[in-house]
Amino acid sequence: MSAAPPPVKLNRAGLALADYRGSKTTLCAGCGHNAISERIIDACFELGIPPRRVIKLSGIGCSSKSPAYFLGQAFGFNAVHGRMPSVATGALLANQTLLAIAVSGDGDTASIGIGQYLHLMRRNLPLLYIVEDNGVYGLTKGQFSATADAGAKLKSGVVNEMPPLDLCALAIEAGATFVARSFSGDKRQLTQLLKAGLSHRGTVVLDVISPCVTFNDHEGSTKSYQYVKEHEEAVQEVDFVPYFDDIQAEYEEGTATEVTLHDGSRLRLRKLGRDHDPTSRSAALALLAESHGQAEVLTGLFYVDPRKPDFTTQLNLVPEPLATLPTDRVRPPRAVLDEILEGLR
Ligand SMILES: Cc1ncc(C[n+]2csc(CCOP(=O)(O)OP(=O)(O)O)c2C)c(N)n1
Ligand code: SF4
Ligand SMILES: [Mg+2]
Repeated sequence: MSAAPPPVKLNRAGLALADYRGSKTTLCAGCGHNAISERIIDACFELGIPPRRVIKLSGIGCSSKSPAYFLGQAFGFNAVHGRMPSVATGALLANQTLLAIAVSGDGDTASIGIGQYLHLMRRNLPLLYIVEDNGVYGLTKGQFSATADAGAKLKSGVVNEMPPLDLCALAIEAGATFVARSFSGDKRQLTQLLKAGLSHRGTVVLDVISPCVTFNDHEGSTKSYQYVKEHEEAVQEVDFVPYFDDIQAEYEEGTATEVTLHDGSRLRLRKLGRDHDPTSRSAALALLAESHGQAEVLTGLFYVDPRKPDFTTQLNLVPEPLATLPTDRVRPPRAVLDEILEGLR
């Protein structure tokens, strides 16, 4: 008689890991974007997020195809190139109870979508915005994007002469309230940052270096697996303790900082080489400015502000989602419209 299969582990929502999966990936084997989808699945499972509370948003690119590969039961909208922030803003104003996970690429965000990106940061719309950053337009055969480093080489030998845009520095400058960088190959750090980002109420930017194995994983690339492994410099070790979990981790005094997020979850940051205060905007911008032009890929949490009100709070929206209110509560009665029109005469 064969042994009974081990029981399926369920999370606090009573769901199994399989409930967080999506369709089978159609991306290249080894693409960093696939690893990020796996980490999103892990983070949502571990936090016990009901998939039907989630809306997945993306633009155009290999990265923007990724939402099909996780949380198959969630809502989703694949917007046009670089215009996902507008769709996300509309969706969250119609229903602010949704948990928004946005996935974009460096081309979708830093090239065609840079204007929409900056205005999204400015509003502090509550969403997790993941940039799957490979320095190229993977979907259209690997041209340099605006995050490619100066001096980086294409396989064909073409050298990028332009300086890169730093999406983290721009996000902090424009008003985002949780800004971090990670690497698709850094399972632990990425999962912790995803869990923390999903618990923050405001705009979260996670710029994840995600190598394109087909067009940008060779010698001369600064976004290849080998280059990032050799040059990754984590600012701190990140530990996330959700509000429902009270496990105490021991830290030596003077080596760690703790940040409490909106929902009571805590972020514990153990200092590594650098002394960085992630609650200081100026310190975060200075840290990123110092790293420019250095042969290092700085990762970790650069900036967090759990106090700034998010966009839906700033707008003082009614607690019920506008999308679910009946017509008689959202359409002003005839007498009110007549009064408005009279006032305009
Ligand atoms: C308006 C418009 N312009 C150009 C394109 C062609 N296009 C498709 S994807 C893409 C870039 C995608 O790059 P990125 O966002 O970095 O995604 P990746 O494929 O690298 O993950 C471009 C330029 C398009 N689809 N629509
Ligand atoms: S072309 Fe590059 S970015 Fe696109 S799926 Fe393949 S490895 Fe990933
Ligand atoms: Mg790209």
